[in-house]
Amino acid sequence: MATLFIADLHLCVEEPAITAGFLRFLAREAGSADALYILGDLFEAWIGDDDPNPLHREVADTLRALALHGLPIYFIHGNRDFLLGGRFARESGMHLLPQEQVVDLYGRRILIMHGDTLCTDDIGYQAFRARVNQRWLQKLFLSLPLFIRRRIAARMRAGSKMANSEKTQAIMDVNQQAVIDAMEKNRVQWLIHGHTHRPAIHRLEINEQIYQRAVLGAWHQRGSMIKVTPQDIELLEFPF
Ligand code: LP5
Ligand code: MN
Repeated sequence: MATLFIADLHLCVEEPAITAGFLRFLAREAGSADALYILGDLFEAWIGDDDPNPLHREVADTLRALALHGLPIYFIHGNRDFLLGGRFARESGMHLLPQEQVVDLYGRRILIMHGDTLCTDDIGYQAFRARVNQRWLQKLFLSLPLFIRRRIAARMRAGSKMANSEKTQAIMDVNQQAVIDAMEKNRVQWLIHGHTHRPAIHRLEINEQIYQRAVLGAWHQRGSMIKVTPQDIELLEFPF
């Protein structure tokens, strides 16, 4: 019995080794799991479900085959693929979840999310997020021809890289108070998220309460997953 969590794969045609590692992970690990949760940034940049990128077809077909075999697959949006919509979710057999969700696994309540909302010290990012989260702007963006959407996304990625190079590591990490607030609000002692690319399991003790936060790693050179079993919550790395 095991439930698997992954995030931050940033799949794209330019990085075929990561895609191959993901497909291998699905075949070897996910097939026998109780459920798979993808906590955002599965793709490098999502510009609409109508993007005819063949990588998306391959991923959708593989996920769908697993879903048809009985594996429940859940998806929470990341800051790169927040536009992933109902059409692609249907095509890949994934259930879309809200940005924060509490799951009950083997008697343990666990809060799950992408993790970007916890980075409240990153004022520039939070302003950017608020802007691109506006429904009307997203609709407008999605109505543009694909080549223009591609160009805007590339511009945003370049802008993001430049902005990040000027930010400190501390600013781009989670804010400790935001973590506690989210866990208290949801009455959980466990939180699983990605986004920061700093894989670790943190243990915090506040007012005799234990809070544990498991952070997924990004799939750069190897895969990263969190495995929840009735006994344990483990952070695991594995080669592609
Ligand atoms: O993604 P990552 O790890 O590099 O950095 C993130 C934050 N950056 C982002 C931006 C995304 O990378 C862009 C994704 C494009 C998605 C597809 C297009 C959809 C368009 C929809 C329009 C409605 O999320 C980064 C954080 C970092 O995580 C750590 O938390 O710091 O935040 C920023 O870099 C934000 C900057 O501070 C300010 C924004 C710069 C963007 C410039 C935009 C220029 C656009 C011009 C378009 C005409
Ligand atoms: Mn992210």
